[in-house]
Amino acid sequence: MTPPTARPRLLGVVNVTPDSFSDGGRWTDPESAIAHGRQLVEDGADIVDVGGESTRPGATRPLAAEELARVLPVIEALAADGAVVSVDTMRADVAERALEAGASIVNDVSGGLADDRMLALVAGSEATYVAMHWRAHAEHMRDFATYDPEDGGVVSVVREELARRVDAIEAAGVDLDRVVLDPGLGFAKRPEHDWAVLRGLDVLHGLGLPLLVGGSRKSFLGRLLGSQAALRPVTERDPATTALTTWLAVQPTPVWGIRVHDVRASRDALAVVERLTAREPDDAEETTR
Ligand code: PMM
Repeated sequence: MTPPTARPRLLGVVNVTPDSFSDGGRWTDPESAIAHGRQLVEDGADIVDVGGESTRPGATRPLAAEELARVLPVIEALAADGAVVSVDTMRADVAERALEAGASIVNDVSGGLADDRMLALVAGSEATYVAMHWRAHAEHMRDFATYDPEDGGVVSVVREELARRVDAIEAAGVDLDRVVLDPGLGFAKRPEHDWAVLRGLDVLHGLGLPLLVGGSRKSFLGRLLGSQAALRPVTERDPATTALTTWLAVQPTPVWGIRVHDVRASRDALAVVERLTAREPDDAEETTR
């Protein structure tokens, strides 16, 4: 197997929310969120992804003012440290203020569908724009997890729907050089859809843009590892997440970024992959004795 040459970036997650499925409530006050972001950088995050809205299935949306109050102090502090910060938001107003506060990436899980001002805002900025595959807000997204086999199944449909977003993004005047696509694992998708999307990354890469993948601690891992009766708890999905990082780094489709909660474990996994796939002659002749 020939792995891609460039190492994927690691995005470390800081959810400044009371209710995110993976770590909700742990970093709700600015001090603990900032400390957590700093720890992620120390652990090897290339980018810190700061979000103030939970997208867990069934979650209700915070007010924009509430979302802003959650993310801005954290973005300001981490950007002042020199960290590369992305803001995980679907709102143009929040994205705008976050960019002013020092973020350089807008991670929009709705790919511009949730706020019709978002693409114009991004066009007028220099930010990198992550556009994720999305169909509906968290409150309703379970109702949209259907993909018709007659349309080619989930991989073809996600590709088609992302292609339409790329057209809209380009039409809004955003230079595609700074656009990253994300298949949106767990968003209007059932576990079998998530696995199919991962197996079909090459099809999505065919759209010609870099890919970000966010599978960390998600339900498809909980389902894989759980019993008939119950998913593996969210807090016990990190080893599987690290296995996914390892697989993403060795499978042949280039991946621009991987969004994870446990950055240290994924960083270690990437170090092992890098060591084993380095082009230069290795130390086979070195001896440890
Ligand atoms: N998943 C979540 C939130 N933001 N952003 C991108 N680009 N891709 C994702 O898969 C993604 C995201 C939900 O997970 P969390 O509650 O653990 O943050």
